[in-house]
Amino acid sequence: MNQEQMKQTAAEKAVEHIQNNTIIGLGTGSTIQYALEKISERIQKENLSIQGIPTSNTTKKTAQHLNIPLTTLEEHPTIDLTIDGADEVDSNLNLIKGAGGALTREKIIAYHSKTLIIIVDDSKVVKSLGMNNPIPVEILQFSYTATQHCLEELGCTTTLRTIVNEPYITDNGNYIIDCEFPRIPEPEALEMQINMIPGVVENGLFINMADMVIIGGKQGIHTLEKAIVQ
Ligand code: A5P
Repeated sequence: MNQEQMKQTAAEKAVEHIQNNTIIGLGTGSTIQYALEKISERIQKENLSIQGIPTSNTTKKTAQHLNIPLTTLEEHPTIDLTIDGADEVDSNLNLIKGAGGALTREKIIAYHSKTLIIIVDDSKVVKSLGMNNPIPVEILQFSYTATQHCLEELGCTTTLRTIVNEPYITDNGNYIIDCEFPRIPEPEALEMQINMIPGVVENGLFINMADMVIIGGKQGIHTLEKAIVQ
């Protein structure tokens, strides 16, 4: 299997978890694209009745194109199941997300979901978070340099995300600072420290949020599930 097939296999497995008459959070990214196609197929073939809540304008457009019925968090504040991708996954099911810029809406949707399933190919699995990716931090444009300095004081090097030499603007009208940490020994504490800085909207550390990670590998699918603490 090549990388695209691994993503597709993981995505299609996750879509099997969708039940009739449910509200589904729709993540963002190239892996989710395969899930959206499979959801659309199940709606047509099985008459599956679901409503999706997209995590980005891009996903919203794709879902509309695929005739997936959509709703909003205002109408449905509790989501039954969200399927989303990730940039890094560790063995505790903690994640880095946001390479696609949708981290804030993704985290809001994940927070309000009864179940969060993450779909990745095996290149996303890491021993410790931050090995291959910076932590994206969405910040207000107002005072962004001051906010950037505060982020650097946490021990990272920062880059303002750009696109065609202009600052990248999120769906929420904000900037993104990518923060590269030499190591992240305590991701849970760091997630909170980053969000304490005024001007920070949200960061791409998703700690204790995922219930299941479906990993597509060369040999097939491998699933990590959250341990249930009694
Ligand atoms: C979007 O902001 C991200 O969190 C994506 O979910 C993540 O980058 C995974 O994207 P791919 O499936 O394209 O790797």
